[in-house]
Amino acid sequence: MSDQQCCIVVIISGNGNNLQALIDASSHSGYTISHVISNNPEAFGLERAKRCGIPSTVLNHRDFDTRAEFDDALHLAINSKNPDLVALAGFMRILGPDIVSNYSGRMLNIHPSLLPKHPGINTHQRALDAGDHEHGATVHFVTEELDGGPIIAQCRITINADEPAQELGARVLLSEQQLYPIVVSWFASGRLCLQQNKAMMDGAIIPCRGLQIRA
Ligand code: NHR
Ligand code: GAR
Repeated sequence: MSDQQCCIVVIISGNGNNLQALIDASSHSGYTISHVISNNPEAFGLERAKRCGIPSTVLNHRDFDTRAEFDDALHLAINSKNPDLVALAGFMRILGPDIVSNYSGRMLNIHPSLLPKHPGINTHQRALDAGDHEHGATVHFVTEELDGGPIIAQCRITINADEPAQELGARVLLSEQQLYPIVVSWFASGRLCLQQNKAMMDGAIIPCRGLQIRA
C-alpha cells in the first residue's frame, strides 16, 4: 500500500449513498475503489458504480443454500481483487468468522447509530423510542461481534422535537456521507490501524467512543 494508492472493495446491499460519497471523495483522498460487490441484484448502488466506470459483482445470498456457502463465495470474490481495505456501505448480511478474521484490521463498517447504542437494524426508530436526545453515525472495524468492533469515529446530530424516524434517518445518512470518506482517507494514508483489537490513530489508542467529527 505504501507506494501505491490504497485499493478498496466496497460491499453494498442497497441505495449506495455511502458508496457514492466514497466515490466522490476518491479523486482527492488517496484511495481507489477497484470493485463493488452487492448481495442484492436490484441495488441502486450497482447503477452508481456503473455510471462511474467501477466494475461490480452480484452475489445473491438467495442463490446459496447456507450462510456459510454465501460467506465463502463472498470471501473468494473479495480475495480475487486483493484489496487493501474492504468497506461495508449499507451492507445488510451478517458475516461469518472466517471472512471477518481474514480481513481483521482491513474491514470497516458505517453504522447508523452512536454505537454502542442501537446495534443491528431499525436504529432510527429505536433511538426515538429510547427517548435519546442525540443520534448519529459510527465507523468501526468489523469483528465477529455484530457492530461491536473497535470504534474509530462518530458524527453526532441532535434529535429534533417530534422528528419522524424517516427525517432523522435522512439527516443521519447525510452525516454518514461526510464521515465515511474522512475515515477511509485516514486508513488510506496509513494513519489508522487496528493493533491488539484497539483502533489506533497516529500511533495513539482511539478513545472507546471514537474520534468525534462535527457534521
Ligand atoms: N458482520 C460481522 N461479523 N460483524 C459486523 O460488525 C457486521 C457484519 C455484517 C454487517 C453491518 C451492520 C450494520 O451496520 C454489518 C456489520 C446487517 C444486520 C442484520 O441483522 C445487522 C447489522 C448490520 C448488517 N442482517 C440480517 C441477517 O440475517 C438481515 C437483515 C435484512 O436483510 O434486512 O444477516 O447495521
Ligand atoms: C445507511 O444509513 C447505512 O448506514 C445503513 O443503511 C443506510 C443506507 O445506506 N446500513 C445499515 O443499516 C447496515 N446494516 P446506503 O444508501 O449507503 O446504501
